[in-house]
Amino acid sequence: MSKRVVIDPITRIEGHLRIEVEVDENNVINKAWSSSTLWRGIEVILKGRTPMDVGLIVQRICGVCTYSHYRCGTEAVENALGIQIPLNAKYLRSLMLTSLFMHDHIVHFYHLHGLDWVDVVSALSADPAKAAQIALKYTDKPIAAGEGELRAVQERVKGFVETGKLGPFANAYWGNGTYKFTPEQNLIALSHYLKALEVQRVAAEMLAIFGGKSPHPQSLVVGGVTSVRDMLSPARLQEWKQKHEIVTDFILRAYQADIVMAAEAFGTEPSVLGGVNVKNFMATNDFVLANGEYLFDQGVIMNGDLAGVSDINPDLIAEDVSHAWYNADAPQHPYDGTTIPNYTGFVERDTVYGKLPTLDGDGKYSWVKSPRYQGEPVEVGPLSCLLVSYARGNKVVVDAVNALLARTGLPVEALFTTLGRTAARMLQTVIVAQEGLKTFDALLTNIQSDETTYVKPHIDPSKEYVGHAMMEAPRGMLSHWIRIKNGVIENYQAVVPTTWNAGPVDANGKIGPYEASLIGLKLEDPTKPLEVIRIIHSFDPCMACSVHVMDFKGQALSEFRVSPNGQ
Ligand code: NFE
Ligand code: MG
Repeated sequence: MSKRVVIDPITRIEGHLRIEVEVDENNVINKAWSSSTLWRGIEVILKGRTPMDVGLIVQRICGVCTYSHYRCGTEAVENALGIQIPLNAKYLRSLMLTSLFMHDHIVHFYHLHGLDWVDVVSALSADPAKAAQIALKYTDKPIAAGEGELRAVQERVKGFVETGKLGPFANAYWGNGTYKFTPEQNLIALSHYLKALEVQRVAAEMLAIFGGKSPHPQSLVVGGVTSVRDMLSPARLQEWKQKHEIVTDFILRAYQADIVMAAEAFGTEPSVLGGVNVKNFMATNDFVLANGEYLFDQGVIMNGDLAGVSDINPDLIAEDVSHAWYNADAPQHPYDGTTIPNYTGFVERDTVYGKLPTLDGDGKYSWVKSPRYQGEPVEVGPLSCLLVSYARGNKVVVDAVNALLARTGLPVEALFTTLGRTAARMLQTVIVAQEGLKTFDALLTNIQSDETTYVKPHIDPSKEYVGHAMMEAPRGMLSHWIRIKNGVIENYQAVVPTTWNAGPVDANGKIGPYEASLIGLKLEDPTKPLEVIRIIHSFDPCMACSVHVMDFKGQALSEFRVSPNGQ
């Protein structure tokens, strides 16, 4: 007899995600449903507004990757208007992206995903002296992993436990059999969890140096950037570089070391050795290097065929809503995409927790749309980014991937797993941090002979414009699509990384990466589904991004008329 397991909310993510699975008598998952239960609607709000405001509005899609939407929206407008921004602006935008990735990936691994791998209760019984020795196995220069520091961490967390104020460590499935670190390894990772709280602040400050603030930076405008004084100030430049050094140091001595440790400890744990069941991957080129080249390559891999990597054809992207709470007759290309809500509710049924309202898998069941490439579901994210660049023979990526496989002794197939997805994010962070300095040096060279940061845009209200931009956000390929008419936005669609990964089944019965990743997974205890949470967290869900708005009741609060060129 199959049983339904409901997990809602999936915590330690941005936004509202519900996962339901059906397990058979052996507790193996045979069906899965992924749903976002909060509707937003920024794509609707944008209509009729000036394209000059796109960046500032769309970055409110999210509280995490705010800069991604800011840049992508701004660049979609620039693409529509046919604007080429100055080289300095490209470099500064790229350095802001470097800062964002370093911040976002550290926060994800330690604070959002870490406790899926690290059993905090087990860490309390570790021997700190022994743990300090073990830390040396994963890096020559451990950070926050000396005996004294580990003992202090243990005392601090014991203090939480004794007072009953567990804070972020409450309500977990401690003791689950799929936690594989020894008490000493758990203690090392727990120490890095706490250290990462300090380091992520430094990374956020990096973004604020050229972005004005973080989150929601302010220094991008259609036509370029406004961070001119920062770019020309040796003190500000030096400050960015110093912070970059601090964060990179942590990435190499903690994040990288912890993933090597996880590869060893979890290398034979079945629940993390599957989880990549949609074998289509897409990524775009991003991070501008000195010679105008990109750090990562663009491309699409279908059916796991790395030899057959092809260029992305933007015409082949469409969003299906047959099982999402919207109305549309057929899959729509984003230039002509609509966002018409049609909420159909839940269905009551028996679950492992008793009778509950549950997702209607046969009908509509999510506010996330289902993007498709040539009709096929596709995974996006750090794993896809590295696979595409690897398939293209990108030397930096090939060397980094091969070095990690050699270091961990894992075969290349290990990449196509939950563990591989988590390791790919670390490797992408290392590459971005190390290679980002090339962009920094290129900026320094360029400003010696060229201080331009902006070209003035012009919109002719009698003309129609259409444009899009694609970029790599921390969770994967992001694209924004705009039509401009009468000087204002006629249509706007954002096709977001989490939308690609978390969308519901499509009209042809094809399931997306989240749902596919769970099929065949065996749960130790269906009432404590840690294995599901770990796999879903490995994608780094952001439901705020995938659905886009604040509570939207459809009432016009006031009316604004906008003249695009300020006349
Ligand atoms: Ni809200 Fe996002 C990223 C974008 S969504 S975090 O990265 O774009 O998946
Ligand atoms: Mg959208």
